[in-house]
Amino acid sequence: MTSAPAAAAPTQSNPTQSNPTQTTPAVVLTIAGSEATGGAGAQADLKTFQELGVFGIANLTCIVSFDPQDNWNHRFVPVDQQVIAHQLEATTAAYGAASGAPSVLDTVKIGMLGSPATIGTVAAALAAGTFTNVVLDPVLICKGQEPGHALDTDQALKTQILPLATFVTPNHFEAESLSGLEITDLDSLKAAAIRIHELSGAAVLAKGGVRLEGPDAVDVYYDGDTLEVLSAPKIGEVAVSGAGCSLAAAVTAELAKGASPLEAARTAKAFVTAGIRNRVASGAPFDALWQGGPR
Ligand code: PXL
Repeated sequence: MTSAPAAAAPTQSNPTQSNPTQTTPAVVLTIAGSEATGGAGAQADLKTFQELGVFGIANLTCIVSFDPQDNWNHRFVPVDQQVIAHQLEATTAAYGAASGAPSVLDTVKIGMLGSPATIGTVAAALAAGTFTNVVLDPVLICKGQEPGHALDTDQALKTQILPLATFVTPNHFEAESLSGLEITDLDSLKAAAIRIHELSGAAVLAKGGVRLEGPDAVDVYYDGDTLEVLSAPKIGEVAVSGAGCSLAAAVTAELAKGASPLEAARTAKAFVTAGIRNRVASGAPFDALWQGGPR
């Protein structure tokens, strides 16, 4: 008769078990779309998380494939609502407040949602969750999306997700849309940041980027108390793919590690500036930010 192999003695070290002397990384979630060429979206978020030393999780909302036959417009396919809900359920069960995991997931980044239905699904999960930090990159329009559809999405984002955000990172266009103000210079960018804070209660990092004239890429941080202008010399005059996603993802990682919102904004700006300096050129008409640049 063959006996079953003896169970490992309790003293025996198990290489698959975590090392108790190692610090457990903070766990962060991005709820975002896939951008197939790897420049933007969930791919940029995960690369940023890894570089900044947090354990990244991506729950996908949609798949975007640029169309090289049609001016690189976005071909957008939503993920089925049930599948989005299942991803959120699995993630929350594994790392949420009731999971018993050593690092509780309390920090989430929201990227491209892309449809009113997805916004409803994600808003319900956020409302049911116990997230301390909700970083919203308010991706309002996707190049090539049907305008009527995009308007519905913008409206749903403003009414259902913006009020749940604790930190929001609008670009020039998104800041105009969220604030209702025209942004032509630093003063109007500041006014928009203040307005978006009043509307949402969130810390705001409004990005002028390459859209405002002048030698510097200027962003405005405002949290109700502190207004700070974050400035770095422009690197070229063309926006780089993944800059917005990586900025919000870097804010997310830093908040999860315990940084204040202002510290997180400063670190994220420096991270993105280095990533743009080390960008990756492709056959597409835009370069991609390289998160590994600072290494
Ligand atoms: O950079 C905005 C953005 C966010 N998320 C996805 C994208 C893009 C832009 O291409 O495709 C999935």
